Amino acid sequence: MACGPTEDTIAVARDQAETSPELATDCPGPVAETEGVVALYTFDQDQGRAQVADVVGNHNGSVQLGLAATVDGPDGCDRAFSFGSDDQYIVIDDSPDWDLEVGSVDLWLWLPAELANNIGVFSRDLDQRQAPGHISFFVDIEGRAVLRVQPQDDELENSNDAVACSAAALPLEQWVHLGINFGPPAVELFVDGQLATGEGPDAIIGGWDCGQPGEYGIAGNDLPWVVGRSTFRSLEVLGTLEFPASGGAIDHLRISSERRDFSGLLAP
Ligand SMILES: [Ca+2]
Ligand SMILES: [Ca+2]
Repeated sequence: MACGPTEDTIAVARDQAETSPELATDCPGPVAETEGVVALYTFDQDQGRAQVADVVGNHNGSVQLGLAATVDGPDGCDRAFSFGSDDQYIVIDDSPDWDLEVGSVDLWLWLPAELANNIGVFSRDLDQRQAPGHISFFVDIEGRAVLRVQPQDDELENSNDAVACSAAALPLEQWVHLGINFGPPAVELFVDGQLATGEGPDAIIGGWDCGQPGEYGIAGNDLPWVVGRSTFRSLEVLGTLEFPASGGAIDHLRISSERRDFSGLLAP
């Protein structure tokens, strides 16, 4: 008897690999665009699974602290990933595909009625900048979205990081669309189709301010993504995982190799 997959299972795997991704969706916004998509997590088929599926690039993510739990996403977006009562989070391994000098990340986010702490939406980061392209995206305890992208720099101070923030707190208990562009000409954050123009201190940590300009991409490091935690103060890869996204949910997480026009997007 031969061990391993039978001919049938090999054939099935091959068929699945060759099937073009089913991106047809009523999920509103530029999420329907397929050009330049490196990874897309719809979470529609992930309930009860140990992995969340990248329906475009097969960069599946490993669910931590339990199995994937899904909830209703925005209208038209089917299911969404719940960070759950157990604070589940997702780890997506490093890949050469993440070496993006220019690109975008966009997603739908649901915040709970109260924020007990800052929330780590996603992070590909360490507590230094000896490699370029660290990126972390938070919601601070005041409810403001905070995006930071870092250049390669051995200095300890963060005054040359790119930091984009929402000027106001994000709405709670409703879906909000967040669009991030990185690389030249500028790191940008859009909240429900509006360019975020927050200035001054945020609640994450001292040492950087909202509104610091920069045009950094995310190429040049070998870090995994973490969704639902922050690794920005971790001394080693996945060593320190902060800011659980307790009570929140995420949908249609998409990583692209091109910048996108998120302006004018209306929430469902
Ligand atoms: Ca979905
Ligand atoms: Ca860093």
